Amino acid sequence: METPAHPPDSGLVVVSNRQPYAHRRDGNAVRVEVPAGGLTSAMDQVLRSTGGTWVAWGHGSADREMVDAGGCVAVPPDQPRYTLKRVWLEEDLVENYYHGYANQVLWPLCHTALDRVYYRKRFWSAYAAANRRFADAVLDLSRAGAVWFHDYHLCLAPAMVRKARPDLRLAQFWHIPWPDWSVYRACPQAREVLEGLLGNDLLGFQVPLFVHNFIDCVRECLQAKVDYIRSRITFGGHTTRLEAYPISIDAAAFRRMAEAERTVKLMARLRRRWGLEGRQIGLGVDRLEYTKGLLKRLQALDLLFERYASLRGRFTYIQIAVPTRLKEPYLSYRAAVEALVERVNRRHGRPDWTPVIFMDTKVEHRDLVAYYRMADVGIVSSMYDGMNLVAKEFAASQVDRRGVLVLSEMAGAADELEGALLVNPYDTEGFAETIRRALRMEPAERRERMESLQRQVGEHDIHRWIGDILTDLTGAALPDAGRGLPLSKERGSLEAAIGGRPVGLMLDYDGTLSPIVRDPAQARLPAGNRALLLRLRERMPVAIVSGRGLDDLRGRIGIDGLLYVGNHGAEIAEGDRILLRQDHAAARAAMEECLERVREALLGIPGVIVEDKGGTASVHYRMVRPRDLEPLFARFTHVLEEYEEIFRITSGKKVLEIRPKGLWDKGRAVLWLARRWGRDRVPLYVGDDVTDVDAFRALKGRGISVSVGPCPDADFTVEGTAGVTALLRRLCGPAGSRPGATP
Ligand code: ADQ
Repeated sequence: METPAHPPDSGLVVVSNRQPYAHRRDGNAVRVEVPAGGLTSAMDQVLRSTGGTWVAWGHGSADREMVDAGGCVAVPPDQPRYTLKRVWLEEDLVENYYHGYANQVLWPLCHTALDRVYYRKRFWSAYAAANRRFADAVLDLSRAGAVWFHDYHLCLAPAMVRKARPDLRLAQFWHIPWPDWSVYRACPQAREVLEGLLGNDLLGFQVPLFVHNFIDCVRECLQAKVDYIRSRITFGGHTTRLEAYPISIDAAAFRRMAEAERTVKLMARLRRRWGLEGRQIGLGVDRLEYTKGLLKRLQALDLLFERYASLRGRFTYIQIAVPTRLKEPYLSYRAAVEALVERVNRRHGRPDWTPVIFMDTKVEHRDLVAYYRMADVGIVSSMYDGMNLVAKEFAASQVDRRGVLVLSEMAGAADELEGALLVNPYDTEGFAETIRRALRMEPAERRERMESLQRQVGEHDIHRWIGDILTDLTGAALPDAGRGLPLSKERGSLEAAIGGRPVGLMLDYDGTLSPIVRDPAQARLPAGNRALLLRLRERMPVAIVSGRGLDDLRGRIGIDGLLYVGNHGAEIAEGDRILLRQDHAAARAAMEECLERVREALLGIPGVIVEDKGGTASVHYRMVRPRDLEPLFARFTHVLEEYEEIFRITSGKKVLEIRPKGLWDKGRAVLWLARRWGRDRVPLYVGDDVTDVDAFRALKGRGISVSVGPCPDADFTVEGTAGVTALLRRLCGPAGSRPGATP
């Protein structure tokens, strides 16, 4: 097959320290090496399908021989689909940037292993220099559009790229945990690292806890505008959106490999080779890395065999550990693991049986699935872990559904994977007992738990993860590149959009007609806006659309002849006459009970306001201290988890909304109003909040949307409630103009 010199380029750029393919000299030949690890294979799949460029450090001994003058080579070597652009780093730069700052400062810091943090000044200067090289390599690319950085090696590159090319869309995924502030403040460059990362438009973490931790650190360290509920940080005039995207695996590929005939044969061979016939099998698969908790796992196994002598000879644990970062402290860690394996085997082993089989070797995935499939217990004992893909690989490969997953609650995967037996790896007693429980579990329970795990891993696989991030990345440049046009600058264009047609006006209340105040009970309609509404009412149909309850809303505005839409669209009235009220009686009892529990859970958090609006409810936290937000979210979520069948949670400006499932949102209400007003009238919606986005989206192609403050879903933008007043004045037309006339 002919190899295209320049694979098709989508403009997507992936940047990571590690490259997907390395070329190594082997005598006269050049070998292609594909490094182990979840990140590289996942991203390789992305670029194979989209085309584009991968920028990475060229560390292979034959890497320079294989590239063109620009450092580029087409990959995969056997079927080129995208370009790999290699960055060259001298040995001492690698030593100080990679082995130094990345692996001896950021890695242990983010895994809260503070006593392992070792810092030298030269680490930081090398880290900055290496990041500069990666940034320059991106800036060299003529076709770059969206850039996706990976991980903790590249904290500074995003801000460097943004400075030179503010037009590019930048995202970064942080594969490891983000620690809380009490740990992060130990970072000698706490501020610089955060500033570098805030060069991104989108910053992804594995789980919401890491998003919260990151926001906390920014709040403590930088003068930045922080929005917890929308997960946005504005720093230096640029806004970064933060999201949790739990990474996953190609579940179908693992299942297929596990089902293959060769796997069945390999399982039989392995059983014979290791004397596993008639014995239960435990399995661990890890990089030989201190954060994976191998010592804690071996201690738990030691205790298990000590306490339950009946397991001796009946249960064998296999540890597959691929050596990683062959330097200190890894060499000492490896020695400690090997010594402990030896001790357990000496204490409990017998001539015909070895309790722990230890393999310090890389096993290809197509062989690894045989171990995953035949294991009765898969053990993941991370001290702290971003996600842990082994847990997911084990579940996907368990095609007979006999195995039980024992999973550290410190791994991001524990947030997601329901069906695993969770352990605290520091609690050796509890850990040992959990392994025993797994070994004794009845087949029906094993099957049920494994089915649940497989469902989750199957539904949330790597393709979905990639799709989610790419979708958000391409729409990530939110506020400063906003498509909404400031009305003040584009005066003509609103009139052009209306095009002389009669208008039906819909206005949100809080933050649109009435300025946001700390206590929502104090939100008043300004006299100027009241006068304008009275005039507009004569010229066009006007609806006030709000999340507030209907009575509350009518009481605050008190103008006859307007339409009132309350509870986000669940109730619509014309004056006193109810036009539509969705039946929420069934959910009402549950709502009362739920709110009582929410109030109880939030006791002791000063400033929180729980508002019962009848059909829906709101929890306002505008007056809550930032440091109380995390417990607030945690307790709120804890209560609402039990009601997830009945209620759905949406968030607005410093407010969490509890809404019965199936109730209308503002989008549905707006479409209902538009239909009522007829095709000839152009619906015009003005709103400021996340819940208004439903209305903006509903009106796409059918009407006109105006956002108070930037929002990519709206057609136009106005500044603050003053901007709304100006807009209402324009809609009234010149003073004394004829009622009913088009503005
Ligand atoms: P890692 O710390 O590398 O990644 P992990 O998620 O456990 O951790 O992935 C390890 C990968 O290496 C798996 O695909 C596994 O199959 C493979 N592997 C492990 N031992 C092996 C062996 N002996 N032979 C062959 N392959 C082996 C970082 C974060 C994680 C996060 C990933 C992805 O630390 O928390 O899940 O990135 O974001």
